[in-house]
Amino acid sequence: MKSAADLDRLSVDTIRTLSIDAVQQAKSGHPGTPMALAPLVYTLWNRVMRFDPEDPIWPNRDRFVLSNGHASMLLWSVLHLTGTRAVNADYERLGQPSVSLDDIRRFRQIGSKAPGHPEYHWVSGVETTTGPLGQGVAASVGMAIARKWLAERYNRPDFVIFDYDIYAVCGDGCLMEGVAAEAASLAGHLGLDNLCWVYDNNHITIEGPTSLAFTEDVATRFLAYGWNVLRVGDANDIDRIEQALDVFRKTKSRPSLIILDSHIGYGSPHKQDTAAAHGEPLGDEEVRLAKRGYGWPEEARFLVPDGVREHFAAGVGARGAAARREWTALFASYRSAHPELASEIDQMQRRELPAGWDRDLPVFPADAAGIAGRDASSKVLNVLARNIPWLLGGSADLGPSNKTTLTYEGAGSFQAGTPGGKNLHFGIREHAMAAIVNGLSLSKLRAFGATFFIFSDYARPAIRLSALMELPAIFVFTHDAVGDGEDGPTHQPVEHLTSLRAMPGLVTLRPGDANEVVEAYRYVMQLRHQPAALVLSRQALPTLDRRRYAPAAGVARGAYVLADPPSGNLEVILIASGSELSLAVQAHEKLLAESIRSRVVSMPSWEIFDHQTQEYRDSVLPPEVKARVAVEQASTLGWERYVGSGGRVIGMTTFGASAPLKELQKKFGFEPDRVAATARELLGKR
Ligand SMILES: Cc1ncc(C[n+]2csc(CCOP(=O)(O)OP(=O)(O)O)c2C)c(N)n1
Ligand SMILES: [Mg+2]
Repeated sequence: MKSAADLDRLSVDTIRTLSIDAVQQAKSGHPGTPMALAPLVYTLWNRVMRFDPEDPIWPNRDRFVLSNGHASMLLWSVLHLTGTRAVNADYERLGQPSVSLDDIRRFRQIGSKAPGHPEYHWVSGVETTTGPLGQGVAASVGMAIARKWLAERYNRPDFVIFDYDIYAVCGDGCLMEGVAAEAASLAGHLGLDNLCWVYDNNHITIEGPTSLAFTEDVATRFLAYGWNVLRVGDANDIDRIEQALDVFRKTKSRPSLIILDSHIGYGSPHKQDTAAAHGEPLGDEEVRLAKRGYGWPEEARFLVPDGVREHFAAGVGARGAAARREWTALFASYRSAHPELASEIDQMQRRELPAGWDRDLPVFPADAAGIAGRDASSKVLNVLARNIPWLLGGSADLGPSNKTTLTYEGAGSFQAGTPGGKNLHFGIREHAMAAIVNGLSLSKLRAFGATFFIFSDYARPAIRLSALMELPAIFVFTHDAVGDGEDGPTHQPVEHLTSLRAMPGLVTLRPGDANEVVEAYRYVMQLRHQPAALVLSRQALPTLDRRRYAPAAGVARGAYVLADPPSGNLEVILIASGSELSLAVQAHEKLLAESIRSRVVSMPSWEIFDHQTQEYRDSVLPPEVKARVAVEQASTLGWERYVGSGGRVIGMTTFGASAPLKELQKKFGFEPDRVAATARELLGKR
């Protein structure tokens, strides 16, 4: 019979040796941190977390985020040893393991469920994709906000439906990154006591000791943020780790940071405590020595000793199953007592929309003076947020400019004392905002974050992860182009549309009038597995007369024919998005007056259009019509694919300038006459 202490030790060393062997086999990876943090991950999973390996998407499970994603073998080991089951994209529980021993043998190889870094959507049991340092901890703040919000909305006396905790493990790299600082500051402000970060304080990063570049007092910094800071001086002391986690769970009104002093490459006689243990295989001889040190069979590979799987089954397995059983029974009686709330939870979990989600969406009458994209957005967002209880979000301190504030009665502000509020105040923290939106989306809320389009750059790494994770996150970007006017080139986006369009999976939409804004939101809300960026104008745009021009519903196809000549063959096609749409319409009217047969194509979204059938795309852009002019207040890069080699692009090839909008339009050529002249030129009708 093995003692409990033996089994603890054996389990920890199994995580260590699986990690070592996988990296060695792959000839690539990061062995040192799993060797050091195996006791932490073991303690957290087997002694503390409420997680049922049979159902890794059970809504009230504790969340585990491995923010130092390079230590992914920790996660693959523990998902394997707990026997966590796979779930498919339809949220169905499959019988097979999430990560098999074979996957671990094939660590970092194509098709393996043990890839280089944790990937949500690829491996069941991964709560968020990590690897870009700082993203995991920042997203964990979104998860903690989501949990508070869910508890406030759905818990009732006798019905604690949501009370899970969020644990995130991070290293020096994560804590050096600005995004983590932004997120930690906000978490402290919000008093997120359901959030625990464990900091792997090993004093090592890739280039060597942290004394090279990171000598601040992390504990004092987090105390200043308003966190509770704990220290565990020995990463191998699982009882002390358990105690610290216990203190976290008893701590109210503050998030907790546990500083864990560890030794990277623990047990490797020549590499422990050195950067050499970080990111390369130990080497055969060093592997043998480390295993000898652990009292492990030196030649064994990928060994899971008898009793280890059973030990996890008796720990996290039994605790998680019991917790889920109790919750399921509780939820069944909740369903009887609060059927509407229960069905909201069901819908949310499946990323569905409630019935009537689009009722009362505005229809804007034709109006030459028009309305700004951001103002139309404000009206739409307020209707949607009322219809969809779990739609929430906010801005990075630009609510009054982005017009994203939810102003209806009862919308409320999310603060420590009012966790049911739907207006989030991210502060001037665009990067953390986007990561937090990811965390909210991962928690199945429908979340938006807003800022000026120019500052999408500050959020881009997290937007990229939302695309990679296939999350239906919503990014609202206003002040979309040089229309920003007097603020000048620092505030005028140029290359941003092109760069977002280059991001796989992200839907970018730049609607051309108020009704296109409505249709853009209608499209975005129905996305379940794709993020979207709404790029909206600051200035008023004419609301087109839809009795005269085609309905805005065409937005759902990415591009559509807005206006055609009354008769005859097409001569030229004008393509535009956003604020340039009405410009194209004016040019079109001028050309018609000269009997030039032009068509206007409104193209708010390349990505959506590119996914239409060839037949539809050819009907919008007939291949035989080669004379084409695209006009967009943005980098011209990429428009060739729609205008062809014979076409012209009126766009930006320089930065903007500080001046009133009218003058900028003149300076950069965004005027109907210029568009019409370009069309004439293409047709040889100068
Ligand atoms: C944003 C970002 N920058 C750089 C990297 C490359 N990188 C991966 S791990 C690492 C060092 C991390 O040091 P630490 O967090 O202390 O990890 P440890 O070696 O202690 O596990 C770096 C620079 C990255 N993954 N993400
Ligand atoms: Mg480190």
